[in-house]
Amino acid sequence: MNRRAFLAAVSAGVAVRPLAAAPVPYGAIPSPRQLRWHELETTAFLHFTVNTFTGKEWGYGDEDPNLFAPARFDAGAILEPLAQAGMKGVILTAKHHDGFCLWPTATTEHSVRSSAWRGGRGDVVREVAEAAARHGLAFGVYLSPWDRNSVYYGRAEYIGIYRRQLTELLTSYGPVFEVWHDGANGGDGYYGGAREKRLIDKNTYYDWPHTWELVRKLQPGAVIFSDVGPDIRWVGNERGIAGDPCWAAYDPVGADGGPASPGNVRDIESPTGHRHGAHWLPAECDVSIRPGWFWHAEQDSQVKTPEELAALYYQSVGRGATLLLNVPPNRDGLLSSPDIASLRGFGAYRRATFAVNLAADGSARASSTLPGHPAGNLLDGRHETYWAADDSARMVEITFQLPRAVAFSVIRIREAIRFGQRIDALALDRFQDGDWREFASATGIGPRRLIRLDQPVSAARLRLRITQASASPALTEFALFQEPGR
Ligand code: FUL
Repeated sequence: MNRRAFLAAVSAGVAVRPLAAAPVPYGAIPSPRQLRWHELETTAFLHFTVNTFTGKEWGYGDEDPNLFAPARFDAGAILEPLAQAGMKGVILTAKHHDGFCLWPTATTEHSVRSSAWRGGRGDVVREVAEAAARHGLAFGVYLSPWDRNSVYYGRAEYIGIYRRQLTELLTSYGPVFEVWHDGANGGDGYYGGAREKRLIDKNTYYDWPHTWELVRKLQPGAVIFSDVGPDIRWVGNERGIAGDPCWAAYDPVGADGGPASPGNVRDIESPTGHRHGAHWLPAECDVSIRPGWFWHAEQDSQVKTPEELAALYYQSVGRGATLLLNVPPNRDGLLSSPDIASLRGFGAYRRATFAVNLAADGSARASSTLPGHPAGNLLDGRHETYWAADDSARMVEITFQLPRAVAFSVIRIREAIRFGQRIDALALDRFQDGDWREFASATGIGPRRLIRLDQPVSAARLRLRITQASASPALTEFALFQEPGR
């Protein structure tokens, strides 16, 4: 339709699509805050509190605040190796289950204010938030709903305390990109000296909808993470591994099939999500670089190697999820040297592998194209531009012609997810000895699909076949990479 016909149709009240047509959105679509979060790819987790000094994973809640004594604590020194490894955000355990607050909260005495560390004037949250800003990392907070120190835990008053703590964290430390609520709720604890077991109703006790409303009001740009979202879902394991496929949509149900809430979810479905789910609720893969979440001296020899971190990257980020890698500070208040060495190796691997898209100077042709969104957009290195097929197209082919044969071991493909997750499956062929030969395939793309080949492949002509789609395909990127030393 030309411009004149378009305007005539509009003035006649006929429903037409705008001139620079975009694909019609399909199914669940991401919010702007979720779109920003998808771009981060890898973020860091810092588990740090009294447990670092007691050797426990879960403090009971009766720990003396003076135990917290990281004599050389230096937030900048902690974040520098994380930034070098490509982490784009950092989430700090502002309060873990033991209830000790790493900032001078007004809600309880059980905080850094009661510790001799820095004369009671220390504020770990502030130092990490400020160092994050200096290193270009987004800053996030983990505030454990379960509080084994609080005398009020299990009673109605505690919910007000929890919300005041969140309010302090979300109003005093600048922009927060993610608010993290875990699902470990209730059990034995100190509870102000009661030393008893307190169980809560996971579905009703916390009144989550009102807490999330508060987060929205105080930090509208922050995504909220829990077993059930509302923005980001737990991937269902603590090994850092997404399902394959890992659909971005997900409709959580409780363990018993009823309503879901943090700590009560049928987590067998979390790794994969739901292909045609109603909610855009992408997965985050949390995993520790060590066996434990907190630093323990005896685990210095069990730090994941750069190769193991790279494998996790492909099993999480490569399947469209985000990797949240925990690197716990030690008793000095610094990262330990084995962790720093692994981060360095992982960062070097990422830089060497992903620096150059070997397909960038090629050309691309698609068997179907929506006017204004040519296949060449896949190679322009920009996320805003995209190729889209015509509305009615499903099984589309895109052929790439490179100036010369290149060897590659990783393929990266991204969907234009602002229009939803549209593609179900794909295959990749290379032209060899006068014929097309398939060398890889995958189910699901979403924000990102990384295919790591067992062996590098060499080709000058390639073909991407969309073998199944639920709506007309739309992609933002096709890229080829060669890993160092392969
Ligand atoms: C869980 C906690 O119980 C663990 O200690 C750890 O913090 C993990 C990330 O979340 O719910």
